[in-house]
Amino acid sequence: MKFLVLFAMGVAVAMASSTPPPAEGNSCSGLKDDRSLLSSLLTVAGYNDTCVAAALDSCRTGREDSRHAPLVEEAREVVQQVSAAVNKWESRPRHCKDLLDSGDSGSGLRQVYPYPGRPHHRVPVFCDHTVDGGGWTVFQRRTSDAVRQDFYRTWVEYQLGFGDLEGEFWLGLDLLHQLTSTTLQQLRIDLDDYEGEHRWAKYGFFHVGAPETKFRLSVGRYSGDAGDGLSGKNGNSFSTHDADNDTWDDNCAEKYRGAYWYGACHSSNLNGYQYVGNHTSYADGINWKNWKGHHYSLKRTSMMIRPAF
Ligand SMILES: [Ca+2]
Repeated sequence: MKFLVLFAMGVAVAMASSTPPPAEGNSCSGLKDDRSLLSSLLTVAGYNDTCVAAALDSCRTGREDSRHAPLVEEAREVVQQVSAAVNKWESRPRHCKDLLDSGDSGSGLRQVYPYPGRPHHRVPVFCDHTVDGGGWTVFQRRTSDAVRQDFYRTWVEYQLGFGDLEGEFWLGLDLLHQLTSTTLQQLRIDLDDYEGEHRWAKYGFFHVGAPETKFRLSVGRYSGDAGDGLSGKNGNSFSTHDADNDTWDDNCAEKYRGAYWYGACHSSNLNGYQYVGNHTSYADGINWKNWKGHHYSLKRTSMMIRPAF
């Protein structure tokens, strides 16, 4: 496609350089309809708007000049192809909400294109359209299924993501930053215990910063019935056992066997060790303090995002 754009520009530049000398009092009707096309191409090619307008005005010849017609037609076709391709890329789903808006339903694996400027970069995600209106892109899930993932992982693994999108997984901080950076995002967290109870927490604002900030968390506007286990982490960078970015003298991720936006240290630890319910150790399970305390590891968790508007 880059070739086509360059070709179109080349055609435009060639036409401009071969423009016949001006003749007073007449108009070059053969090119008249193509002025906007030429103008656009030359402007894209880096020419100044005013200079382009002056150059096109200077091409008044007073005679029908059909020499350029094939070139103009060819350039027009290339531009139309470029335009169609761009429209096709722009209509591709960026996230699960785009899929919902285009008629998707249910839940499961989907393909999205979350990177502006990288239209071919396709990413598999898990979409949930069954909860709270749908359109959710899931970025973390713990389950009690037979196949469990190890969540006590390194910085690089949390940055790139790991696990099974249909089972337990962490989508990755790089992608999470991308997905939360284009528009204002909501965050929804769903929690299940081993006694069959369910709670949820929702945040009206959720953003994960760039790698340079160590994926700093911005979160707020809590609602739900699980209690607010995340607003206290607002402004914290992400930490793993091999990358201590917390505000504690010791290493929260190592001490509490997880990876999270620790401060000193946590009121929730959803990437902690998968004990089954009650555990005697302190705060190193899949904990949500405001609901079950620091000695109860949850059965299921999911964290997912959706554009707020
Ligand atoms: Ca520390």
